Amino acid sequence: MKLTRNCFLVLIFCCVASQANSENNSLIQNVPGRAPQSLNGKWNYIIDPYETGYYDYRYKPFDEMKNPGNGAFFLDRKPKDKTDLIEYSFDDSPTLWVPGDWNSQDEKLLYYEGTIWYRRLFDYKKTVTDNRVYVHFGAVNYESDIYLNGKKLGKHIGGFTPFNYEITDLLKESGNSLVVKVDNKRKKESVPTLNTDWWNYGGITRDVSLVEVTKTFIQDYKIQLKKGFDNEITGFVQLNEGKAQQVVSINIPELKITIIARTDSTGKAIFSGKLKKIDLWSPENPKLYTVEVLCGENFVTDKIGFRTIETRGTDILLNGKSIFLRGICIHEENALRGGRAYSAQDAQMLLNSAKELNCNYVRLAHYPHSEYMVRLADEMGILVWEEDPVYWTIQWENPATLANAMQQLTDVISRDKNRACVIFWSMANETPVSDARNEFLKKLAVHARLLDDTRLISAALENHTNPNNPNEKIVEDPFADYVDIVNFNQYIGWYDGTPEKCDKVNWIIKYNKPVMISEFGGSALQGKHGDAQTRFTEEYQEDLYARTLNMLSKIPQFRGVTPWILYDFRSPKRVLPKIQDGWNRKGVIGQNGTKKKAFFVLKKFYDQMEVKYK
Ligand code: GCB
Repeated sequence: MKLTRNCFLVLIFCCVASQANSENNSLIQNVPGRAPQSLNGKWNYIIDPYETGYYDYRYKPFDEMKNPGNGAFFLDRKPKDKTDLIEYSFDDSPTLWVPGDWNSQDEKLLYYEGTIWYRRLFDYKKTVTDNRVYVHFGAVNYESDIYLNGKKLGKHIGGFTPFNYEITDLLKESGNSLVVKVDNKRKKESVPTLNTDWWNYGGITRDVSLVEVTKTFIQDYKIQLKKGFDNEITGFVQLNEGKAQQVVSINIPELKITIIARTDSTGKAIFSGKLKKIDLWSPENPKLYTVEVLCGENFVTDKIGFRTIETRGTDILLNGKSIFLRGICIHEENALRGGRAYSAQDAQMLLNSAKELNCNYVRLAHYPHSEYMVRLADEMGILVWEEDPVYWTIQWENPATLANAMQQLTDVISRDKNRACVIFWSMANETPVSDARNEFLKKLAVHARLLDDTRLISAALENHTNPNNPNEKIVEDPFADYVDIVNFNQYIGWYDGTPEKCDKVNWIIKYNKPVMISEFGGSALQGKHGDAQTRFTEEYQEDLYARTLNMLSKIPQFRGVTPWILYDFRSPKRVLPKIQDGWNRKGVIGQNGTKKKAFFVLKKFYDQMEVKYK
C-alpha cells in the first residue's frame, strides 16, 4: 500500500516537472543587453510560516492537485460573491520592494526564516506577435516556486544564481498575476547548509524582468580568447532551437573582424578566428570591445574584454606578465543599509571602496554575487574570484547536495563566462578534509574545467599546526593537487593566539604553485580605541594587519591576498553586546562607512606591492 502511494506521488511530481521543462528554460545570456522590461518595484506579500497557501490540511501540495481550490495562494483568487470563502488577499496585503531582502525592509522580518509569497500584477504587449517572452530572476533566496496566471512555471533551488522561464503561452495583454513562493529556511542538505557566518537574507533579492525575443533567438554565447593564445578568439553561439545550418556571425567592429559560423542540429555554432592586433584587458587597461552576435534578424550586443590568465610555477601570469593580486573579500551586503546589495549603485559603492584600498582584485565571498558586480568589475579593471556556496560542512555523501552544488556552479559559470575580470572559479570555503569531501570537490573541479578551460580553479583551504611545534604551520590538503592556485584561510592573531604570534610562525607549503591567502583578519569596532593588546580595538586590528602582512610576505610562493573583509557585515552568530550586536566586525570599513586604522595599513602594503610588480 505504502509503495503504491509513493509511486503515485512520484508520478504526479514527474508530471509537474516535465510540464515545467517542456519549454526551453535554459539560461538566457546577457539579459541586461536585451532591453528587458523591469518587474522591479512594489510586490504584495503574505507571510506564511505554516505554508498554508501551499499545502492543504492533509499536507498535500496544492500545486500537485487537479483542482486546488480556494486555499492555493498561487491562484491569486478573489471572492466571486459574498458567500465565497477565501482566506487570503494579495490585493489587501502590504508590499515589499523587489529586488531586496525582506529582513531589512520590515523590522518584524529581521530574523524571519520561512515562506513568504510575493505577487506582482503586470500588463505586457508583445512588440511582434510571433515573439517569445521569458520571465527572468537574477536571484531568489533560497527556494522558489513560480506561478503565472495560476500555472506553475517551475521550482528553483539556490539563492544566488539566475533562472528564467518561457511564459509566451500564458501571457495576457493585461492583468497578469506573477506569484512567487519564496522559502529561505536553512536545511542540512542545502548548499550552503544550516551553518554559516552571514545573514540568511530571504526574498527576491535581485532584478526581475521580462525578456522578449524572436521565435528563434540567440540564447547563449561564449566569446573568449582561446586557452594559451592571445591572438585567437573562440567560443560558441547557441540558439534556443535545434535548427541546423543557421548562419551566425560574430562582429567586433573596432577590430574590423567578422567571423561566420553555421549551427549544427542542436542549434549550436562553434567558431574560432584570428585577431591581428588586440588591446588586452588588464586592471591598468580595462579595455572592453563592443561585440555583436547576429543570426538572421536576431542580434545581441555585449562588451567583452580579452585577456589571458595562467600559472607558471609559482607565478600567476596575466597577459603573460607576473602579477600580485592585491585583494579584499566582499560579502554581497550594503553595510550602510544593513541589507543585501542588489543594485548598480551598491556594486559601485563596494568596488569603489576596494579601489580606494588600491586593490586590483576582489574575492566575492561566499556565493555568486549579482551580475552588476562582475560587469562593473569588468569596466573598472578589477579581477574577480567567484565562489560556489560550498561552505564549511555540507552533506558530502548526498548525491542531491552534489547535484545542487554542481548546478549553482554551472549557472554562475554560464552567466559570467564572458567577463574578462573573472579569473577564478572557487569550489568551496574551509571544508574539512575527508575522502567524501575530496571526491565531492574533485567532481566540481572537473566539471568547472569542462565548462570553462580558460580560467583558474581554486578553493579556500585550511591549514594546520605541526603537533610537535606550535609555531610551524602546514598547508597540506589532497584537494590542493587539483587546483591551479593554493589558497588558504588563516587567523593567527585572532582565533589562534595574539598578533605577536605572526612574528614567530614558519609556513610549510610544499606546492610548486602560486600561494594566496584567501582570508586573514580580526574584529574591531569602528571608533573603539585602546592599546594593541586590547581585543576589538582598531589598534589591535591595525597591529594584526601589519604583523600578518609581514609574516605572509616571507612565503616564497606568495602571490596575492584577500583579507577578511571590506565592510563589517551582519551575522546572527555575533552576539557580543555593545561590540558585535549582530555584526561581524572584521571589516576594514565599519558599518557606518568609516575606515578603520587597518584599512590604511593594507593600503600602504598594496601601494608597495604595486611598485614591486610594475
Ligand atoms: C572564516 C569564514 C568566514 C567567517 C570568518 C570569521 O574563516 O570563511 O565566512 O566570517 O572566518 O569572521 O570568522
